[in-house]
Amino acid sequence: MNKIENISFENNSNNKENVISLLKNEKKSLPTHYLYDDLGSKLFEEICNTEEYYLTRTEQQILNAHALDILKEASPLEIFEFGSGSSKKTKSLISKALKQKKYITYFSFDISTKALKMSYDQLKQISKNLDVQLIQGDFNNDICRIKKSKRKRLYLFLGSTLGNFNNNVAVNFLNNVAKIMNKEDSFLLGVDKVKDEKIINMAYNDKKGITKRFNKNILKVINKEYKLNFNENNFLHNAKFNLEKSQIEMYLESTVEHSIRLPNNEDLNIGKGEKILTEISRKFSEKTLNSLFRKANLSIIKSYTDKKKYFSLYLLKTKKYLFP
Ligand code: AVJ
Repeated sequence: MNKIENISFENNSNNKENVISLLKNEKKSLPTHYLYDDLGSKLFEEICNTEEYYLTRTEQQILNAHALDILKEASPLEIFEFGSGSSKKTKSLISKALKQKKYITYFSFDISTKALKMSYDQLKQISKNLDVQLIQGDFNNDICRIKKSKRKRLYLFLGSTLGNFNNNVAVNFLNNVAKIMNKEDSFLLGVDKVKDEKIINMAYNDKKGITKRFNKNILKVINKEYKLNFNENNFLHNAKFNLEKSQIEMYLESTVEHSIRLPNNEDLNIGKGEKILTEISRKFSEKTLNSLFRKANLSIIKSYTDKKKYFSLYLLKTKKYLFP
């Protein structure tokens, strides 16, 4: 097993206060990354296999159909994936890259150690010419500590994970990638597009209730991390497309008035029908994307989509060398 490099800061103590203050706000929320502990990451993999969740399937089709073209454009010696999860999606891209170049280094960057291990297991048999490097960290806090490449690199940020970030955070993230990119590096970004809201709503309300379990799991994580006593039976899964903001908003909605005990022994009241926001998942228009890329100093080299235009892949380069 390859060593997992941990580039994240030691747990800073401000953090604890932050979560409590998010819960005390008039509009309650929890930091989305708590959805992705080991169990959460596993449940997310299960969501990807549900009938309703078109994103993963569609992205995989686009990636398979255009892998050779993407590799021709990017010609990477290194592939660096943000939020790689189990790396299932990237496996065939990596195999194809190994046909183009003899040695490839693949960097798997994720918040979950379990996901990193799954990624390693997924990839270790591919070839002895593939070097797999595992890096544990958080996209927004730790990205500035990623070392620039010495060899031509292709960055990947797939699965529309960008959709979890509000506009400022998204610009910031994309710009941080642009900053670590060299002139010859490329960046492949996968994003979910605006479409009929019924289809979007169904994707976040699967019949088997896996998304519900995924959402409720955040309470177990928070209970453990902050010694709280949330009872998941007091909440229901509520995920709905907000047309105005063009985003899915996933909430835990309290079905009864109740209270939870805070670490300072204060009781926090939660009203019946009160909602805690756990995740947003933005659905992008061309217009929004163009504005994001412009602000982040990235330019589109090529884009790929499926027949129904449900999902898109953008191949990007940094503009900073054109207009330094
Ligand atoms: C992993 C953030 C891309 O937003 O579609 C799936 C997470 N949440 N179902 C998404 C998710 C509920 C997913 N991302």
